[in-house]
Amino acid sequence: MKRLMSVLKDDGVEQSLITIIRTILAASKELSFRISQGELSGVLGSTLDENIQGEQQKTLDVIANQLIKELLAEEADVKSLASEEEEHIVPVNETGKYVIAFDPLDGSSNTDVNALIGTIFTIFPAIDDLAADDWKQFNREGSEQVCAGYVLYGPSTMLVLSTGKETRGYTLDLTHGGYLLTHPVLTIPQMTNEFAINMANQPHWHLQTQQYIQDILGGDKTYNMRWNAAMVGDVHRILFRGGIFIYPKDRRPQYIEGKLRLLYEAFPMAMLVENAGGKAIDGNFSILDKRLDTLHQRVPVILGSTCEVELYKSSKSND
Ligand code: AFP
Repeated sequence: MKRLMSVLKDDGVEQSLITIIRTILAASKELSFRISQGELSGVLGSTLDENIQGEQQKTLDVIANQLIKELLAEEADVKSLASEEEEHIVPVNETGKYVIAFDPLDGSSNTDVNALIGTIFTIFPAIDDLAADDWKQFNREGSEQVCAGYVLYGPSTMLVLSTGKETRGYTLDLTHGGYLLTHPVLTIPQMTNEFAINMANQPHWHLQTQQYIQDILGGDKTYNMRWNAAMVGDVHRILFRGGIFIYPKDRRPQYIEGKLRLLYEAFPMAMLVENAGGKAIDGNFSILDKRLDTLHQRVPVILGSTCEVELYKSSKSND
């Protein structure tokens, strides 16, 4: 089995980008070890603080953020960082070649129940004529990403990564401590009978989502519902088995643009899904064509098997 580094070299990824990916993964290995120790690691539970999104922070959110930030801050080729857990961007190096955004711990409500969690990240080329502390470093379209990935801390630790070509899957080999290529090309199956949505939000949905769910449940095909409460877990299943993941906007004031964050959740997942032959939209438009307007901007996310995403898109949306 090939090691990650040789796959990246064969894919023609430039050395400075490889170094940054390596640094993120060094943090992921440390996190993977601590998470696997569960209660014994002393990193579970909540802090008494809230993050910038107004969500209660878990101890592991804070540790993961600190670890990734500190390791990346030592890299000469990193210009700026953005994180779900940081209100503002973090300037690193004026001469850095890349800017990186991450969700250090996606699905943090799962930490205390020993369920799926992950780290999501995205990398853009830095803009030379903007300072490292200028948030416009991230005022970008999804299609400008040069690398997107996530690490899933599950029964095994897996990395799913795309540097512009195929979306590939790697498994952390605990015997030598490196990621090995176990899934050279991930291709999302087009035929699906699985959907992932938080059905408890149904009373608040707009017509498009109501219509789509009503149509598939009332149709000839039998569907199954799956929900991990961690986007990484749901996207991972879809990359392997097909299906559709929906986190729509709804009528509640705090969900007016959905729940998920465009920069460090929707952009990277959209790149991984589209490079695996699937589709990712905000209901009408491609997520990769969207431009980030504010750092922690939210966006509705509908992604997965192309036919199913197209079906959602064509559902009535006149409200
Ligand atoms: P947390 O990281 O705050 O737990 O949020 C996870 C998440 O943003 C995403 O990973 C899930 O798909 C979604 O929230 C789950 O949201 P519900 O609370 O609606 O289940």
